Formats: sequence, structure tokens, C-alpha cells
Amino acid sequence: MASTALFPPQIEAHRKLIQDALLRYCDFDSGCPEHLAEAIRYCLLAPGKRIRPLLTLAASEVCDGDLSAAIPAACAVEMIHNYSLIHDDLPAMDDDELRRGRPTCHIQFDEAIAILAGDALIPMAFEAIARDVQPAEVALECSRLLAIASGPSKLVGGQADDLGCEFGAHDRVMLEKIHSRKTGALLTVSLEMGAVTARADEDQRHSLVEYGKHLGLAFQIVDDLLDFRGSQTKMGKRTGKDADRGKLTYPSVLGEAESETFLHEITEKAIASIQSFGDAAKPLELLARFVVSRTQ
Ligand code: GRG
Repeated sequence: MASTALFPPQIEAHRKLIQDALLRYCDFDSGCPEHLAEAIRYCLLAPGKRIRPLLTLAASEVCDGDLSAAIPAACAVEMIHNYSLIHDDLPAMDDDELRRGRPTCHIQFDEAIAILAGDALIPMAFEAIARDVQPAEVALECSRLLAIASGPSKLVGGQADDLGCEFGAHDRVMLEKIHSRKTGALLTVSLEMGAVTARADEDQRHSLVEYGKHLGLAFQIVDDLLDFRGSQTKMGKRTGKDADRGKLTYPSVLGEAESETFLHEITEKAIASIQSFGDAAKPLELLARFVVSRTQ
């Protein structure tokens, strides 16, 4: 499916590489039932922004890596992200009917197929790494990092705490603890896998992880602000459900103005973390500025 340009041409070229590779990963053998394949393709090939895989490719490039080594890892993190979106949209979790401007997976198909499509994306991610990331020790390190980032102490744990928090304490420490795991871990591992596939040194890897941690927070603040403003106007594409039901968010804890200030501080910290790469860091800087100014 063609997607609208969101970025400058150099980054759009990476987005196209990612889209083409994802399409290849959706070429299922005859063992996969057609209705399951259709649901997986419907979600994975939908016009997402592809921020996580773009970060993997940008991190690889800034460390002089070969993109062909980074692409399978980039696709793997996008697969995990898509599984988490499908499951997050289910009635048992966020109960959403729209995703990327289209009916969510369980609305378009049914709940059981949505659960299975999400389930299938997890092993697909690890198969992409195991089969296509070379050499084997780099594939092993990528698998280890992605398993941790998507596991019970990070993505899944952050989501569990977030669900519990609808009724719990509303403070900034808890807020950051949730979001560094629910949102930040996948963004950070996207960068780290780019560094690993490029055989980056420890300093380069550390700078990218620092950038990822700040970017993860910035990403979540923007998400909360978009949701908060959607709930105020009720006119945007967003439903503002989180704000409506008193969920733990940056505007609910810090207020709108302080969230904005914090957002700009943290974005500058993200950009400062990658200054050691010099001009080569420009695409990462562009991605950070895109995250802050995005409207969807
Ligand atoms: C179900 C284990 C599990 C985790 C769910 C995805 C998620 C964790 C929660 C969704 C709630 C939410 C709005 C989180 C904020 C960050 C986020 C993941 C936003 C969506 O990511 P984008 O904007 O989406 O990168 P696209 O569609 O562009 O890929």
C-alpha cells in the first residue's frame, strides 16, 4: 500500500525499504490460513509512521553500518510494535475501534483472529532476526535485546502497570516508570539493534541509548498531549479516551503548559546525546524533531 510522505526524501527512502521488506515478510507459506494471513497483512502493512524501524536504520547509518544487516532487525521491531497495537486495541485492554485511520483488527476481522494475528507477529519478529541478521552472534544479540525490551519487565510490564494505574497513584515517578517501559523500551531497542548490526563501539551504542531514552519520553508526552487536546476539542481524529477516563498522563500529572516545557527540554537532551556523531547525526535529529511536532 502506498503511504503519504511524512519525512524528507532521504528518510522516506528508508521508509520505502522498510515497507518493501515488511511486504516480503508477509509472504506466508501454505501452512498459514488465508484469513490469518489477511489479518496480519491488514495490520502490519497499514500506513504507520514506521518510527521504530526508521530509528534502527538511522542508528545503523550513523555508525557506518550496512543497511541490509539492519533491515531484518528494523522489521522485527515493527512486528513487535504492531502486535502490541493489535492487543492494546482489544476490548480487554483499550477497546479501540480505529487505528491508523481504519477499523482496528478485531473490528475488521474478529477478536479471536486479532489475538492470533498479534500472537503470530511475535515469532515472526524473532524468525526475521534469526534467519536474516548476519552473522549469528549479531542475530543472537539482537534477539536478546528485543526479547528483553518486549518482555515482562519492559513493554508488557509497562502495559500491565498502566492498566492498573487507572485506579492507582497518580504521580510523576510512576508515570515515568510506566512510559520508559511501555513506550521507551521499544524505541531504545530500535536504536540499539541498529548500533549492534553496524558493529558500533561502546561509546556509540551508549550515545544512541541515551538519545533513545530521551526520545521515548518525548514521544509519550506528545502522545498524551495529542490525546488531551483531542479530548478538549472532540474534533480531532483522536478520541481523547485516556484523558476522559482519568488515566495517568503527562497533562494529568504536570498540567498542559509544564508538559510542553518538559517536552522541549527532553527533546534538546535527546539531540545533545548524539552530538558526538557530528553532521552524520542529522537524520536522527530530524526524527526527534518529527516526533515532537507530529500531529498523529
Ligand atoms: C499489549 C503488551 C501490550 C502493549 C501495548 C502499544 C501499547 C503497548 C500501548 C498503546 C497505547 C499508546 C497510545 C501508547 C503510546 C505510544 C504508542 C505505542 C503510540 C503508537 O505508536 P506510533 O505513533 O504508531 O508510532 P504508528 O501507527 O505510527 O506505528
